Amino acid sequence: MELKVYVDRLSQPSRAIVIFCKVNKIDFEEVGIDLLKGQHLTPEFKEINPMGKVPAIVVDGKFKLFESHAILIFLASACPGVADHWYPADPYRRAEIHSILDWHHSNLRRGSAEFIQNTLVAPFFGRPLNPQAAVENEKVLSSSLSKIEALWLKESGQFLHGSSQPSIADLCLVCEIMQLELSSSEHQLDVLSVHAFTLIFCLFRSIPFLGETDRNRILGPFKKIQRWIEDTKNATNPYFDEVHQSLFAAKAKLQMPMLSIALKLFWGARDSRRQNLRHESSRGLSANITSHLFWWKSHRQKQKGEASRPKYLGNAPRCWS
Ligand SMILES: N[C@@H](CCC(=O)N[C@@H](CS)C(=O)NCC(=O)O)C(=O)O
Repeated sequence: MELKVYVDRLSQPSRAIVIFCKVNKIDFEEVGIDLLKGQHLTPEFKEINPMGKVPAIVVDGKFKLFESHAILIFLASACPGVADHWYPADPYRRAEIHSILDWHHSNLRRGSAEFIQNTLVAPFFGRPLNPQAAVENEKVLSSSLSKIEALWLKESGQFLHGSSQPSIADLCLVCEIMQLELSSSEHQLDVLSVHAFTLIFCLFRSIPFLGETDRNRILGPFKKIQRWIEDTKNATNPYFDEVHQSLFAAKAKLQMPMLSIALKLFWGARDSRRQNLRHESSRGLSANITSHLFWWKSHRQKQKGEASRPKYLGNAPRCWS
């Protein structure tokens, strides 16, 4: 079987596919689709996935498939040598995995991916940050995490449903939660440095947000989830860490937004000329600027008492409060 896997390692479902293939020694060719460069929007990629999203696969040059859950089920079923625990032959255990996977997309992913979008990455995709929506996203995320703990993480077992080895559901859900790594206090600090005047504002206020990250604040109460992430990492390493390197590299880049905006300006313009995607790249850049303007506007509104601040932020100054 000739397998091509179209992914961007910054994408959580993409990482799940790559880790799965590597752990199970599946022979595959990884084709990078750079979301930040808009490569998922090209006509060539839309031939593979008309939805314009990663991940997607092509088997033997003709069978095309998108949606990470469907891809993992296909690979676990079609590739020889995949251990049973990933996608058990037993119909009852299989059904339990399907149930969690279906739940994932309309709950955990809805909360987590949209929280990251609305607090951090939306401008890179040509959309403004949305702090109001982020407050709602966080509620969905926290409620999903508490459901995972209450329903599926047993004291007796390391993985979902008390299994001693991971399934494709463990991998999908943990990769989703790993995206929270992008939310860091260092990032918030550096965004503040972009808004230099906010730094001055900080000098007149206590700065209790130092050392607290969105990730730590959100995951802090969920001890079983934290242990499960570690167990899933350990069960799939060294591949888990290797594939997540891109996420950590992106996090470092996000900590230097001025640099990343400058790079985006330079490389985005160059790439858009090359790929005739001028419209996409200029849209991303203008949204970056727009989101900073939005921040300034909401900051002014807050000063005038027109905007309410989410309770959990306390008095901490934040770039999007
Ligand atoms: N339900 C899909 C989600 C795919 C998805 O949303 N991929 C994102 C990256 S994580 C993407 O390609 N986004 C590009 C866009 O929406 O423009 C799956 O599990 O494969």
